[in-house]
Amino acid sequence: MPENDVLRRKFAHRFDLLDTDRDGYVTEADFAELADRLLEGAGEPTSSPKARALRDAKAHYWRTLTELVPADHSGRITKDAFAAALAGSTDPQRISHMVRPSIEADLALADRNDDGIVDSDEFITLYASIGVPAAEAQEAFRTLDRDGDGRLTLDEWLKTAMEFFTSTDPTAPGNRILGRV
Ligand SMILES: [Ca+2]
Ligand SMILES: [Ca+2]
Repeated sequence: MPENDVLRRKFAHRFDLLDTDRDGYVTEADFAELADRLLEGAGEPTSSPKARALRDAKAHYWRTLTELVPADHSGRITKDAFAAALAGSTDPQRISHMVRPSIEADLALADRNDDGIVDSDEFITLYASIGVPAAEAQEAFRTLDRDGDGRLTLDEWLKTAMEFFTSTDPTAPGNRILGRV
């Protein structure tokens, strides 16, 4: 498979996850809705520090995404534009700047006992709130947990996420995190 096709297929799947209201466009409202669903699923009080951090992180994700993929005049990003722009922009620094706060906030939200570590039950619960089937979340967890000790750290999550966004190797483990090739 040509390298660019590997990336485009991954990003098309990721687009579907970000298109929270499933209307075929990714918008600022999708990111706000994503934050709300994650918070509701976690049972997190909406005014807590974790909740504020999560909403800020998703808003940051949207703003930095539109620097890579300009939204149209209605503030919408199409799947084709999303996949094409991200496939052409694998600069690790820009990708890290875009996704790191979101991953940190997701991890903090999933980490119910605040020990800095997420176990597979916590991870599956987090993603169930945005409609990810348990089997798919379980597979993603196994991929993210690089050393296989059943505990997901921020470093493991970031490393695999960067692989997802930048690797053109169709067999890279990072491809399996909620964005199947
Ligand atoms: Ca949408
Ligand atoms: Ca681990």
